[in-house]
Amino acid sequence: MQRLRTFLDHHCNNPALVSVIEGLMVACKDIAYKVQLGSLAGVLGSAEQDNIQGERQKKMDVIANDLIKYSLQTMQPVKGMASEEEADPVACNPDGEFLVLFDPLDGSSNIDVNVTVGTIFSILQSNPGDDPTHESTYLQHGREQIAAGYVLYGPSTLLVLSTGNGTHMFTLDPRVGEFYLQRESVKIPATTKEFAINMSNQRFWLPEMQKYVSDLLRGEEGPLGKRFNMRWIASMVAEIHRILTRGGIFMYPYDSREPNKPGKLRLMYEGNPMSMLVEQAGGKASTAYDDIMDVEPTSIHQRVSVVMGSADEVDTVVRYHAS
Ligand code: P6P
Repeated sequence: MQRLRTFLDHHCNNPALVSVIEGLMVACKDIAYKVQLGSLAGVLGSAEQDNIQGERQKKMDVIANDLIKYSLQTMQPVKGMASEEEADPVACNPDGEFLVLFDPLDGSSNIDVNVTVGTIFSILQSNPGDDPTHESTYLQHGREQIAAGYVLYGPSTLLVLSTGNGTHMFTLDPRVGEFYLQRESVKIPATTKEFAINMSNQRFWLPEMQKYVSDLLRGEEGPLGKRFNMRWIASMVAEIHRILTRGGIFMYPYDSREPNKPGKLRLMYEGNPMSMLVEQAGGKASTAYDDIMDVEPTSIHQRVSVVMGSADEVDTVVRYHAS
């Protein structure tokens, strides 16, 4: 079995980037350990405070954020970081070259009911003279990412990573603390019979999304001509992992509950990194109108509408929204 470091040395001719990815994994292995211990480590329950998003934080949100933040601040190549859990970007090392954006614990509403959660990260190149404490430094299009990945804290702890040459999966062996290559260059099937969306929001969607999902539910009798299955885990990182593993389409579209926001999910540290992984695996990632990685970034915590997964199914959703 190939260790992560061996794989990266062959696939990523950027030793500084390799060191940042390995440093991130040190923090994620600690997160995995604490998530596995759960109540025994006293990490469950609410932190009794809200984050910049106005969301009530779980204790593990804060713990995961601090573990990653402290790890990044010890890495010479990291110039700055931006976190879902931090209002503003944080400077790390002035002579660093990378910017790391992350959601420390995606799906954390599941942590108290023992359902899969994960860490999502996006790595950008900073330019000399960029101010790592200023938001504009991080506002780069998704296609400028030099690496993206997530660590899934489920029955197994997995790393799914792309540095621009395919999407690859690694499994953590907790006995030795090493990630081993599980699948190289994964490919998402172009077609699917499985969709993921929170159906309770149906009345708030645009008519075009209501029509598409209605046609999904009509199965063989409808215009899509086949029966679909549905999944909803309320943990994007788990949904996207399922899609990378067996295909499917994940949607968190615009809804009228917050009419001034394009969607619930965040562009810079959820939409963009997941879009890179999906596109590198042959899938597509759209707002239902445009590729997510072409969306103009205007703020670190900006939201985005998300439709991603099997390429032909994403094309169908875009077609419904073009008509
Ligand atoms: P809802 C988790 O809070 C998250 O950001 C994503 O991981 C997940 O897909 C979505 O929100 C779930 O949202 O509205 O179904 O609880």
